[in-house]
Amino acid sequence: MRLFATETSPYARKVRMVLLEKNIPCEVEWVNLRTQDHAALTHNPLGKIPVLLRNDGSAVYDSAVIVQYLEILCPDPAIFPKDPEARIEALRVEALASGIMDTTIAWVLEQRHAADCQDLNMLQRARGKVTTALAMLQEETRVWKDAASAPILNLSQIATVSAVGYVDLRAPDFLVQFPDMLAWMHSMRLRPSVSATLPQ
Ligand SMILES: N[C@@H](CCC(=O)N[C@@H](CS)C(=O)NCC(=O)O)C(=O)O
Repeated sequence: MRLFATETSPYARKVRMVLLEKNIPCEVEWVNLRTQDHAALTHNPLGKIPVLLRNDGSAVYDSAVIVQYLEILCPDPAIFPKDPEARIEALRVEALASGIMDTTIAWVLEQRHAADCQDLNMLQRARGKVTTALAMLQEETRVWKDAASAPILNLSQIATVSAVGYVDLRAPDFLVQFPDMLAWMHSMRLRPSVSATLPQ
């Protein structure tokens, strides 16, 4: 299998962490999203990464679908809870984390416009949504104190590390008001799947 990814994509990081946690061998091909004809476009008409190319040549995307595929491919150890209610809860946290990624990326792109062309309303609303969502994730992290030494991380923890790690890379001042979550993130660096996928 081959994963098309970039080193900074939080969606790709989520998939890379799942591969490492489950010990699934997979080649990673770094793509340059700025080029018109990057490799992932051949497999996903939307041109978005991550894309997982299976050995039979078929492609799986987006990140939430790839993660479900990897769980089917390699169910043990599981990252999804078996209990239906707990599973829905894990998918909700994954959706919240993905929303943080989407909204932070939109904020970053808007910030790149010349100062007099920026939509200040949009920037303010995006910041408000991300910080409200981060406050919810901080509450989740309070019950994950021992995650760094657990036998396997679960989907909620993997999605949280990926989302918060991306905010830390692109908008670190959004995180200043969440010192407990930052401490949790720091403790997670002991985990190989976290340290090996730090965005740079
Ligand atoms: N919902 C998608 C989002 C993927 C996404 O937006 N990836 C970004 C990189 S972080 C991308 O490929 N952007 C290039 C583009 O939109 O053309 C997922 O979860 O995989």
